[in-house]
Amino acid sequence: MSRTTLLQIGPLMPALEASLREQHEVLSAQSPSAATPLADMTDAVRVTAVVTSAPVGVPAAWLPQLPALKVVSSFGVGLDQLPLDAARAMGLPVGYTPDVLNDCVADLAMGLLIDGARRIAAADRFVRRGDWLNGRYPLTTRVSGKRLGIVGLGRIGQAVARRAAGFDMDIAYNNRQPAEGVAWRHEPSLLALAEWADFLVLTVAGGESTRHLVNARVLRALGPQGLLVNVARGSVVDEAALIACLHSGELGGAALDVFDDEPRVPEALLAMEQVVLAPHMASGTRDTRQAMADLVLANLSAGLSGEPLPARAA
Ligand code: NAP
Ligand code: 8YV
Repeated sequence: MSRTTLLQIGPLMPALEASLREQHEVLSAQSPSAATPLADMTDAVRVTAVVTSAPVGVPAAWLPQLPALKVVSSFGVGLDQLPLDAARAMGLPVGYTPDVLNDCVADLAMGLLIDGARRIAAADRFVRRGDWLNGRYPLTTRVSGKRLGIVGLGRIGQAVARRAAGFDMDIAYNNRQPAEGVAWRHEPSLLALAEWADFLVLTVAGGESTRHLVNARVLRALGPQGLLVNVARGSVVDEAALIACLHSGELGGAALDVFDDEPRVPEALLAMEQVVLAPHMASGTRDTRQAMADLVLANLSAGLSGEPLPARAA
């Protein structure tokens, strides 16, 4: 791959940034809320590739301002911040990093589920506070053998289902279409799935079509003993309704890796013992992040050479 000029949007993992800088000239983009990719647009004509990440993406309005652009390579699998329609219209390939993160995201989903039900983090706080000296920790909720509803049985959702099968759970899922080649029960009504489930795990795609898919009705259907686990996107849940239902006891608990306005987490959630909080870390193991970085570089290299991308989203 010959040396060229890249536009980096937002921070990337340090080892990936180092690889990019070793091989290319890297320009740092302005914030995606800016109208132009660079404050001084003189260098924009030299930019042949954009490297970004799933939560940051790239504004559609920037693409036509980069006339030499050959490829967009995104670190992550989420497509909600990527201008796929605009890229398709321009014939511009967009790379992403599916599959390599399935296991780690599903592992964290199960970890959050178990923590939410068995209250591991809350019990840890109990021991550290010295409260054990004054009495036993309250009883928690059994995990094995329970009913698990999965919202979005895609690559990650299926990895969650396989793990849950090892816990002898009864598994059903909600997708717009039944997933091919799986034996788990498709439930076309999200409300019915939430009513049936003990635990509801969100692994659905983000974006406008799933915005507030999980609303007050769904949360109330999940109920006072129910647990919501979200490793998808904050936008999928009506966060105000979530807080209200947790507050009133209409929902039992929540275990959340993603939020509406990351990294800002509502004060109300910080104060709730029945809530487990994680900082959008589901894919965040050294192993998986390295595999994601390798795929970002492979997509970039293919796009710059005009070859098919190993993982193309558009
Ligand atoms: P995927 O294979 O494309 O699965 C997405 C699933 O969502 C599919 O089952 C799809 O089924 C369903 N879906 C899409 N739009 C829907 C809609 N409007 N209503 C209902 N269901 C819908 O994607 P994946 O690789 O499993 O990733 C899933 C999501 O996880 C990503 O988009 C990303 O936001 C999130 N994620 C989070 C982290 C993290 O760090 N927390 C890490 C990786 C990924 P149908 O099309 O049949 O509806
Ligand atoms: C992020 C994610 O990419 O893949 C996704 O969609 O949300 C994560 O894997 C990761 O947190 C880096 O920003």
